[in-house]
Amino acid sequence: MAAKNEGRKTMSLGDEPVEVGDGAETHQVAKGDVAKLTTQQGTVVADDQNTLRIGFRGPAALEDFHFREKIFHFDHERIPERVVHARGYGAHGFFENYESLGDITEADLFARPGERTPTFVRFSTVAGNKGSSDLARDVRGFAVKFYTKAGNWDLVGNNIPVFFIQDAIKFPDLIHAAKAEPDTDFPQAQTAHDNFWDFASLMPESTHMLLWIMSDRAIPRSFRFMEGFGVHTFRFVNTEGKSTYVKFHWKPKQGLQSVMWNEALKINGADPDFHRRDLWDAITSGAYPEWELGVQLFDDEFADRFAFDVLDATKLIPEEDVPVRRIGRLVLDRVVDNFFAETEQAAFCTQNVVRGIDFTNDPLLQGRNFSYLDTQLKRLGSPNFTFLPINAPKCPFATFQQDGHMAIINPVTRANYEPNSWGPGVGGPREDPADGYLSYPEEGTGAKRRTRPESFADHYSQARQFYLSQTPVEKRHIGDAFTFELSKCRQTAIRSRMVASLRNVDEDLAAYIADGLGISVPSAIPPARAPRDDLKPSPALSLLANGPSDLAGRKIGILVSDGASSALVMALREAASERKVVVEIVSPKVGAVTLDDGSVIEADQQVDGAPSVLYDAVIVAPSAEGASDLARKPPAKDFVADAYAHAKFIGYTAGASALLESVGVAVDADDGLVAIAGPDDVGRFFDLCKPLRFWARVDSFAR
Ligand code: HDE
Repeated sequence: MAAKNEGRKTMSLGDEPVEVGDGAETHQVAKGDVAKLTTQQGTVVADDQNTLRIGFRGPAALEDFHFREKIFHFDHERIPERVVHARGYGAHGFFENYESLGDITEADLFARPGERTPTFVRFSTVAGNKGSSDLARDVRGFAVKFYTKAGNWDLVGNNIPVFFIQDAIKFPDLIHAAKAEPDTDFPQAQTAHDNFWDFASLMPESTHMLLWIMSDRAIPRSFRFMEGFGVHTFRFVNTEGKSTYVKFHWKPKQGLQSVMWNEALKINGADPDFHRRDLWDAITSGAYPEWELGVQLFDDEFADRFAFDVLDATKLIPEEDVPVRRIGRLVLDRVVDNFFAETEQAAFCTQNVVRGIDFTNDPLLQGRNFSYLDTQLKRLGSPNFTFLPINAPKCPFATFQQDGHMAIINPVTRANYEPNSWGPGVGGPREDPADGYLSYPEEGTGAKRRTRPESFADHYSQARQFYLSQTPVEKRHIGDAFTFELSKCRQTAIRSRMVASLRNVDEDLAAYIADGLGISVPSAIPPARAPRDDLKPSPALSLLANGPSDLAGRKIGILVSDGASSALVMALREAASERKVVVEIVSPKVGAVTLDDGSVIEADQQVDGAPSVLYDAVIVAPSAEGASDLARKPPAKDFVADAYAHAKFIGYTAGASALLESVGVAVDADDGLVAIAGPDDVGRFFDLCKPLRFWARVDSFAR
């Protein structure tokens, strides 16, 4: 009996073929093959258009197994969406190590320079439902699954380095308050409502995070231009058992960039899938987005002298205090084959760590380690979700767990328990004290109680430091965002309470918001601990100070009409392709446009469907006659007016003046308006618009 299974591997879903039980072998038709349509049982289907009926107009027959199977499966297509981070988009790639970190961590993926580890990344918003729009003002999830040779490591982070709360027990309250209100079930995907600000204004510990989500970080230009953060302090542990604290950072090679709030509102209408489309287009066109993985490493000595508790997830460690060491790069180079199978079924779990990486006592992280596994069972319906290809390790794995719904990969060993006396192979896997996961042996003592340590009590100092680290434009955007969101609260007491709290951050900010809301500045809420005013501004916290420096992968919209200059359009296309910039021709009609030399080109977009918010910069290049005609059309006028209001660079030809004048844009208003007399000016335009926004313009819009 024992001999039957001798020498067989237990189970594995890695790249290397391994033997598994016969039940796992399938003959599904491969991608690209021409297949006959069959039922799930493999019977070829002859007619997929008509149900089986009695007579031409008669009732349907119950025996129509193809119909019943098809509808039955359809009825069960949905799984519960994620309770938070429901809307997301994923892609595959790899992580490549720059150097060996062997002296700091035993983690196998960091052991060898140049080694590549396959990864899957899912970006997301937090509050909105699965079908909500991409440009909601919200935190973005940045979850990375590393399929290392020593097991899966999930770094489930956000694009903001701090969080709203200090203790996981408040997470359901936070999310209930942020999501739609319980009676109306609106608003969708926004915090601009009473319940969120009621909760936020009663939770001083949220203040630092509030500053971040009211900043432009919460409306990124796309996933490609966001930073990512592991948020918590983790541990690296080396072969000697020495622990080093680590905070993880993702730095986009594309630079940081966000959109303006008015632009976000319009993008949501014009293209609710703007972020996912951007990622898909970038990867499928070969412009693979890249991030560098950075680590802030520090020891107990630093932790003890740092002004805040390193276990408090509402605090960050300024990069100026502990520099970010870049240790490798993440490249996303493959879109999914199937959204549901990969992105929707991806199950990230903070407790997925590998030897050499360990947790700290951050109370938020400890709570997450329970929540993520639990939530996957609810969503994916079976403890066997770990066998789904997107979740399974790519290294050998062997457990004694068995059975359950959808048991896809099954043990074929004789023993399903341990200890057992069956011999090698037959008796199944064995524990390995030498190579197995080792928890860092941190000492722990103390009375059992529900308390918050005194070291978590300062809620305002870093909020102020963040605010003071912003450029004037960014500061104004923060003030405007608070004003907008609070203006949507119908309870005026909530507005005042929030402003009263913000007085502890910055008096000018509080006064600016009070003025915008038309209220007098309320008395400050006395803070639990007086905020510090000696923290130096940290330039790393500003988006604009870390903006993009290159146009590659950007999109420029060229508005033309019949009679537009053919030489110019050709020169623009050529210059764009040299710089890896995508150009789209926008015209009154999406079909043919006849240029001044009689040549006919196809437009990419009709102006009604392609507002300038979809582009990083625009060129207005119709013929003079075309411009007069467009000057009567609201979508064309909006195209120019929005590009101007959103501080974009606008290239224009002499013929365009009627259209520009129709929306009150004077061609010499500022240096962000660039005259393009002919093909020779094209290069100059591309060079000028590298910073992508002409921020000086927005000063004239300030209140
Ligand atoms: Fe999450 N979070 N979270 N979170 N989180 C989930 O897990 C939770 C927190 C983050 O693309 C859920 O699979 C608790 C911080 C991302 O699939 C759930 C607490 C950070 C994603 C959950 C937090 C995150 C999630 C819902 C407070 C940044 C999406 C669905 C202690 C460091 C992952 C799911 C993906 C998803 C719980 C706080 C990031 C319910 C209890 C802090 C990126 O398990």
